Amino acid sequence: MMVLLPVYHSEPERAGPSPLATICYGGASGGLDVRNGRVHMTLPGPLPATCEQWCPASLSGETRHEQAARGRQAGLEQGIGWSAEGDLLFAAFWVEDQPELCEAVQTSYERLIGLARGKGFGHIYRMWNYLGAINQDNARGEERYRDFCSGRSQAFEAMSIGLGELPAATGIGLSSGGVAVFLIAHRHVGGVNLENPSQLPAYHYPPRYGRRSPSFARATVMEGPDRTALYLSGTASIRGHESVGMTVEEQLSVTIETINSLLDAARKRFPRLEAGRFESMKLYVRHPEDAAVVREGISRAFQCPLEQSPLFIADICRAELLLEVEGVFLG
Ligand code: 3EB
Repeated sequence: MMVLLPVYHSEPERAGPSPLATICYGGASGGLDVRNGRVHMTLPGPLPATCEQWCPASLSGETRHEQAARGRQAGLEQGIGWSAEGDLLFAAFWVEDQPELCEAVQTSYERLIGLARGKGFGHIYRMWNYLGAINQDNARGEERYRDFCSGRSQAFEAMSIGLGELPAATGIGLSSGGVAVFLIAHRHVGGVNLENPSQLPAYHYPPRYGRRSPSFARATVMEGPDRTALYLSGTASIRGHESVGMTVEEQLSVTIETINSLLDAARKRFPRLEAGRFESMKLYVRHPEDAAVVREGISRAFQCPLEQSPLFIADICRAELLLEVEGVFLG
């Protein structure tokens, strides 16, 4: 059984065995295209860019060769870029900036989920959401993140995806521009959704955080015959539904505790995770001056290989949050 895992490089073409997608974080503007059987996405941000490549990895004895023998397919349909190999799908959209996001996000989200289902990859196990000016208000005086959450929530509802079936996700700001969303999905195997005992499920946040709650699970677990992959959602300094800590040190320590509480719960259900580690992490930090503290704190707490834990300067989806961390834990 195969899943997609990220590999990070500072140059886009230094890929290993052909990835399904290359995402470059850094550039003047956003964009999406599909070339040579691969999705290419650029997200606006500071240079030099960090490149993320989505590569098939085995959770069983099956080799990449057997998987690849099933052939690569890719295309760009109705603004959705996609590529598929064997049981794996990567799919993405980029929408240019709009004065209001709700409708455009709902339409694109429905197309994205519809495409995954239509190609036979109904099991979406992880999603990422990046939006420009995430903490700014739109013309109606609603924060753009909340406007985005409404469109996303309406799309999941329209596609009959229940609250307990939502994939793990990340929601983070971009230095400018519109909305970038991508997902990874499997043809046969669904992820097991986990919640965090120290946090209220995000899809049950009270209305003070927006007219529709954020649609995501705290983690999804893909269990193979020999290995288990846990996809940790973006995790920040939130207990229950409340942001905790004024300083970056306080928020860092609560974020580490929160990740450990999720991992503890996951290990009770998936004993193989007791012996695992994070094989990749993405660190998001609001203020450049906090980068070193966060990098050191996270690397001390989790021992993820440095070359597999890039740090991005980005706004977080609540104005008071100073950092957020996501990752893939392999056991
Ligand atoms: C939180 O826990 C922090 O909107 O997709 C984390 C992960 C957060 C995903 C999303 C938002 C999202 O609410 C923010």
